[in-house]
Amino acid sequence: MSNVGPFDPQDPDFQYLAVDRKKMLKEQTQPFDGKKMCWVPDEKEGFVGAEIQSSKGDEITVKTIEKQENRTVKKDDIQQMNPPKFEKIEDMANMTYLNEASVLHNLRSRYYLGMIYTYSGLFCVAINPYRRLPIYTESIIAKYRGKRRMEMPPHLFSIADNAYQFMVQDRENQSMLITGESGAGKTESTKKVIQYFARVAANIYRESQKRGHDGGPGESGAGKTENTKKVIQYFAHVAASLQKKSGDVEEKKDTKKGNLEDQIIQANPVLEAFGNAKTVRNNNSSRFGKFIRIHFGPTGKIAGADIETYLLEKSRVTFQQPAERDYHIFYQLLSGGLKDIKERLLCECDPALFSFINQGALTVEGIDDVEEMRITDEAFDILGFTQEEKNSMYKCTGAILHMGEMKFKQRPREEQAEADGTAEAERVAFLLGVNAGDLLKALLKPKIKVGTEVVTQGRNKDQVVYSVGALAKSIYDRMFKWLVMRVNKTLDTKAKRNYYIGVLDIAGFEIFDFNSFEQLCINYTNERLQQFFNHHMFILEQEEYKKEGIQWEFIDFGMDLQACIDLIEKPMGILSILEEECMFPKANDNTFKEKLYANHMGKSPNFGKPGKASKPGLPAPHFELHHYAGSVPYNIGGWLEKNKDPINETVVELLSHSKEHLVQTLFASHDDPADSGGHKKKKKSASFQTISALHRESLNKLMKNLYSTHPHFVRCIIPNEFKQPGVIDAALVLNQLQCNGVLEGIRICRKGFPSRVIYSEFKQRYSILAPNAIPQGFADGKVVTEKILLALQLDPAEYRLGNTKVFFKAGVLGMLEEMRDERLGKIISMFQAHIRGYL
Ligand code: AD9
Ligand code: MG
Repeated sequence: MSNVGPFDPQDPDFQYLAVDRKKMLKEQTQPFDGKKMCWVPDEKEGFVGAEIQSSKGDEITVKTIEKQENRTVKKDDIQQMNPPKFEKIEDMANMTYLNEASVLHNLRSRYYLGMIYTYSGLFCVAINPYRRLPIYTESIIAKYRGKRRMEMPPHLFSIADNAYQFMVQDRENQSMLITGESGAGKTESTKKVIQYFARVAANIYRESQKRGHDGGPGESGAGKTENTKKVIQYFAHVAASLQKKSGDVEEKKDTKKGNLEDQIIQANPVLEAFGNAKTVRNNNSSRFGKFIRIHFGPTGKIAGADIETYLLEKSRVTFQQPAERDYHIFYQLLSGGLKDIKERLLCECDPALFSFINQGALTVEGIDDVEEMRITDEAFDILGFTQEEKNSMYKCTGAILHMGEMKFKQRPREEQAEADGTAEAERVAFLLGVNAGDLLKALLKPKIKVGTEVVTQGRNKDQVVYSVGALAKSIYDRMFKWLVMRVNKTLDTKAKRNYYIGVLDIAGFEIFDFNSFEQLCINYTNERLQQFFNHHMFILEQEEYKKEGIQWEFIDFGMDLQACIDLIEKPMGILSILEEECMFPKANDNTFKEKLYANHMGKSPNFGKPGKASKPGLPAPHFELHHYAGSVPYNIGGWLEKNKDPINETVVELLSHSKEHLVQTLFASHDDPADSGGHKKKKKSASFQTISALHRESLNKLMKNLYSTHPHFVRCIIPNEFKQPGVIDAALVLNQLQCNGVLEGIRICRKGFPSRVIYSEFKQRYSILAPNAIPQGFADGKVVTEKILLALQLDPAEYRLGNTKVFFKAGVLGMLEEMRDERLGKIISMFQAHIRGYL
């Protein structure tokens, strides 16, 4: 890689982004014997470098480089090592040997130097640094602006900026898919990306003026492309159109409400207050997925945004593991940071007093709930929420706290529960805007429809306690959805929208010791997303091969995942069977399991019998799914209940007539003809749809959106489980590379011809391998390349000759490099002998 480029490697801004080339040069010229050097598996380090000593049948004896230990390993367990010139390479797709040991080594050695971003073909891999690195400054933003990916060291900003450039040039929607495990850094990355867009779009006017006479980036070497010209034209156009009406470049601000860019950024604190919580893995874990679309107008300025959310973890509202917390907002409100909050919520400001939220931790290291409350409240203001709207949300949240304190009792030998004191019910009812007596009655003796008649039904204590919990969760979930809808209303400016960039922040593949319905939903989502990636890669490969005139039949890599996806989503698939069982009054976990087995055991290759529970004390799994990322044992206990998510309809009816406007809205029935003036078509009420059906619907919508975009893939990686900077847990990282598709991407790569060299370069570098085969005088690069390859008697299956480049199977280029080194070595020793003879 050359030093000449649009960035100065000596610039201190790049200290954590690009390698120090002087140091690298030393490393890259270390002696290296490609035939002997390899990676061998190591329990602690994942893989360690070693030198082959001898081989006997399938076994190989090696000496490890660092510890100089002798080890015997199986031939198949050895992975080839890349020559030193690939050390700390920025795009791992360019490595000669694409294998997991080399990927781990490269990521690890970059990470130790603070370089958290590395490309792997279409992926940008980001490893959580767990420390604040000075790589997101204004100055760095400015340096990445308008540059092509290849021209700059790997950075999230490069991906973001490229998405923006592609949008403008190709007039196409873009998406950035950010996935990873909990704590891997998805949300931090999402925030950085959105801040980048807000900054870039706001600066566009200034920039366009500056660049009006500028050459633009990429003058040296690679040559300016059509695209760069288009960007310049575009900036000139923006400048012209903005000059005409420069009066309205800056939006008018009222006192509290922010401008659009601020509002987009401030949507995050409110979503995080209501949707994030402390978990064991992450002190600020998002318990929902989101897709934020930023719409741009005809001049490239931000024209609006919208947010779609997925699968908020409702169970957390009433239940937390030790060391975890409920949603931040509860503790923020009880921090006393807001004026009169005690009076408004009718309670003491102490989270320890509330059983819904005091089961785990009450405070979080590094989070100041008073300060966070101020930030949330201010963000609401910037987003244009009225005082009344804010109050209503706080009151609903308070009502949930009090619901956890409602007590019930049941006399011996009686089936009917009754209230054990009404003070809490009165507080709940007051905050929810309903009558306390009505609320208790609805909870204790709900009405149900039997045929055409409405009758009251008795409830025992357990049932009432359960329905209070379900109600609390439902209120919270509806409030969260309303919040998103309300934020969207603010972000919808009605300005003209041309194209969007969508940023997806969603949990990656999950394989836990115990996997339930939630894991199936998220793993199903990830199967679809991986299929999308594979398909996209297939399309790009096809295009490149077609452009180069190469004959090669690819099978759509996306199809690799189809069987598993079908097994989950098709009629008579797992979700369909589950949904069918949910409609069946007599169904239970057992009947569900029997149906699953009857339809899939021994019939679907991706469906299997599970082993035992992975840890003693955990319930045994019921079936196993073979996902692309690995086999996952699932336990189906409680799925029917979880999926039906039943709620006391009598309480719903009561709340739909609440005096509180927000509560009324949250529970307004969609199929009430009076609601729609009797004209609109009856819409299926959300309460009749199962969680899985709703999720599938929103996932289909997301996928449809994504398929209409040019995607960019970011894969976040958690380096260790202790939130420690600079520490790599090799097994943990390797597992993620497997689950997040980076290794899958490499597998696909290897199906084709991943190494590509343009003819002139090939001719220059490898002519030495077959000097006699080269024609005298001028010869075209392609002709020379073909002659060299023929002279070397390389298997024609190992390469293809394209219009401008030669394509190789993985590993071939490494072999040629070794031959070249050998040849050079010989020439040098001949030369040295000659000199000696001469002397
Ligand atoms: V979860 O699925 O929502 O539980 P995320 O979103 O993947 O998870 P998050 O972005 O919240 O993880 O990152 C976890 C923590 O890692 C953050 O709170 C930061 O303390 C830390 N982090 C992540 N990325 C960066 C970064 N680029 N720079 C500094 C970071 N710290
Ligand atoms: Mg997150």
